[in-house]
Amino acid sequence: MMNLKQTLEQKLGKAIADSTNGELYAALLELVQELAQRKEGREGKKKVYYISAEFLIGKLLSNNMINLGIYQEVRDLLQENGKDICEIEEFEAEPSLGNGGLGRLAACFLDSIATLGYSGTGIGLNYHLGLFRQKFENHLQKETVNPWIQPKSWLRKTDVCYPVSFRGMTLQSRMYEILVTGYHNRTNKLCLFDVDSVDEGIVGEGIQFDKKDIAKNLTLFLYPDDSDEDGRKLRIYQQYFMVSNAAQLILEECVQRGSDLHDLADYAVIQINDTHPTMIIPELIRLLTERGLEMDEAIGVVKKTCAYTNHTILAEALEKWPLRYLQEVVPQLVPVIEILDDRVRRQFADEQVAIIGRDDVVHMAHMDIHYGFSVNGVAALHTEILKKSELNCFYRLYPEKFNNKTNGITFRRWLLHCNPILAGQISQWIGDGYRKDAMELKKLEAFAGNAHVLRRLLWIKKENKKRLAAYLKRTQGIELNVDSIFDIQVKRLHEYKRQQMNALTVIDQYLQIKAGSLPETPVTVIFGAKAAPAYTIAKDIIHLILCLQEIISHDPEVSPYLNVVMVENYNVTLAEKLIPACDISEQISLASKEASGTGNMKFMLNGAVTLGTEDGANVEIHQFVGDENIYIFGASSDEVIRHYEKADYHPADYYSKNPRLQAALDFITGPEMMEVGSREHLERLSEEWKTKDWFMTFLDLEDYMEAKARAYQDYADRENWAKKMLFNISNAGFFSSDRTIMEYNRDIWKLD
Ligand code: 26Q
Repeated sequence: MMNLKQTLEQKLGKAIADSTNGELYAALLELVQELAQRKEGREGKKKVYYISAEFLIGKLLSNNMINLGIYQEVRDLLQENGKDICEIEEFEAEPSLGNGGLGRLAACFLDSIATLGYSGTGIGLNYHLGLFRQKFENHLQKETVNPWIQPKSWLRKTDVCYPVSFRGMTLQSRMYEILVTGYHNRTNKLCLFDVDSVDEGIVGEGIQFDKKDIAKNLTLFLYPDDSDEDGRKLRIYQQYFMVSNAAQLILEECVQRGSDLHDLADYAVIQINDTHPTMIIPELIRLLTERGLEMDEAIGVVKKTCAYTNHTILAEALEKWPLRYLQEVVPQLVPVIEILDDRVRRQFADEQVAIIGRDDVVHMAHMDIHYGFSVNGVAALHTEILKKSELNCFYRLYPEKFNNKTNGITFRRWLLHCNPILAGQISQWIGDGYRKDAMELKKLEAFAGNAHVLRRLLWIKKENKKRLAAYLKRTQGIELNVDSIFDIQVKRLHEYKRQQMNALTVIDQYLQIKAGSLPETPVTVIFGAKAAPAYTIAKDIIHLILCLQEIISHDPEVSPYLNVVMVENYNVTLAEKLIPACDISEQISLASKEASGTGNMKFMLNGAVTLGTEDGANVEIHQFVGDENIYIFGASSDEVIRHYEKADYHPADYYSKNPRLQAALDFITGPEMMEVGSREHLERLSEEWKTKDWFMTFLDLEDYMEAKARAYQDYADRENWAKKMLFNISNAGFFSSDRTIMEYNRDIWKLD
């Protein structure tokens, strides 16, 4: 092993003690890059290419050091020299290359692919400004730029460049690489494509920019606002740029490894992460025919190479592009797509499964299903719903293509890194084996009757609450009562996730306290969520929560018992601080709507107890921990689906019958709120709720309030609560992304 101190001081050109945190960050980054590079694995014959418009990788320094096995040594060395690793970490900017679950999943998968020693590469885009940064002003969300590329960063510029042609314009790409370290194993790569001509200078007020200047804006932002036509076309530019580069890279690499292109499927398997990279199918077919394959052959090869993952059952999120847009942006793909559609139409006389629909829109998912060999959902319930209803007409055509791969999370980031106290303690109890084989966590169950172990779990939770409180105080000026229950809902803001149901319950609790009914234990309800810039109602919900925070924090009658906090700019870095401190994990989507959820798994692993509906992976969490260790409420997915079919859900029915609901709803447009908030936003929200409530909040509200009250009550019996924590941790092993990736490999990729 190297002499760490010597190596570092050589890079620094001075003693560690005399260096600034910034200098130490730069030196550590360089060191980690060198060590990671030495572990670049040899390529097997077959390789998986995970193509995704998003990779929400989070900060990399600590994680890479953990994976390389040098974290503790570095931490101790720094400490001996009066330096704190946590302060050094803060020099790193978080790359915000994803929106939420789908992008974070891709990042967890890259970690597991390398950890399991598989040969695999991620392919995506190098968005210079990533997803917007969220600011709160006048209790409203404002979007600003979020630059993350620093002079010293993990990005390595390469000289790999490909031409990518659009109508009337060819751009030259450039590939950047980020090394992906596996835990005590090989290093893989994440390849991010970019164009040299992108110009951050074109950004004006907030996140405004000229959507038509493609050479300057192509990789500027992640998913620019697609509420107008220019925004939607820019998405197509981005998607085609990503897949054209991917296709060129894959073909080049496979030829280098010995493929003659007819046998491409023996060299490559392409996992298509939702429909965003779907154009790789016609693009590969186009390139293969250009290189001499017959159309039939090319289609046959691509069919054996591509596999599709579906992440949503929300109809509005399934991508459909007007053929006219594709004609205007990537005319070279249109004849190929027409041939693919023609073949489908000749084989199946069913309009529902066509690729080009009657109104000349291209159904991207349909292309994936017909021209890929595998279709997978991301949790057991989700896959069943795809088969039974959403994609039933495809399931009947190709039952053999459908399979489930329940999501997972990397325990390196979501336990070892984010909760070192718990991770260390678990090692003392059951050894280190769980770090490689997560199912070993089950051994913890033997301690369910051990009062010392249970007390220790409570102590660790409290430590993590203090750590979070100190962090939020320092970075956002937020004060937390560490003796309160931390009831946390953090995830993208979407009506189906029902943050509004949680907020409405907060109002009810507020009114109860005002009426003299005090809770046994004080509660802090914590929210974190970004809303899409053009999603009006989502922004109204943020406004509601921020107004409640203001009212309650200034109410001396209520704030000793109840507080609401919305953290600004929720991201991976904040998640890593919030999750270990959580008591109650809110997973309250309308049943059938959340494909899987992965936050639910992170909370469970860190000893939070889930308050949730039977939706997504909550169903599987429930099966693992049993009724005693989870709070399940609400209508089942079957009931919900029936309500939609019969169109028989009417929010007004509930409003008129339930006085507590009525009081809470009236409060939203009442005088206290109007004093701090905006009438326009609050009235629109209340109106939407009373007349539409598309995600059936009122259907589950009573049941939710009852389940939450029960959880708050049970919390007071500390030893019994600690037992629930223990059962959640010990049953989390299944949700390791190592298990998920082994299943992808066993059933889909079949790497050698
Ligand atoms: C599509 C068209 C136009 C503009 C944007 C989009 C778009 C962008 C991002 C559609 C979907 C996304 C992201 C979806 C997502 O994050 N889905 C989540 O995926 C997780 C991983 O499988 C699941 O756990 C979550 O349940 C699912 O919501």
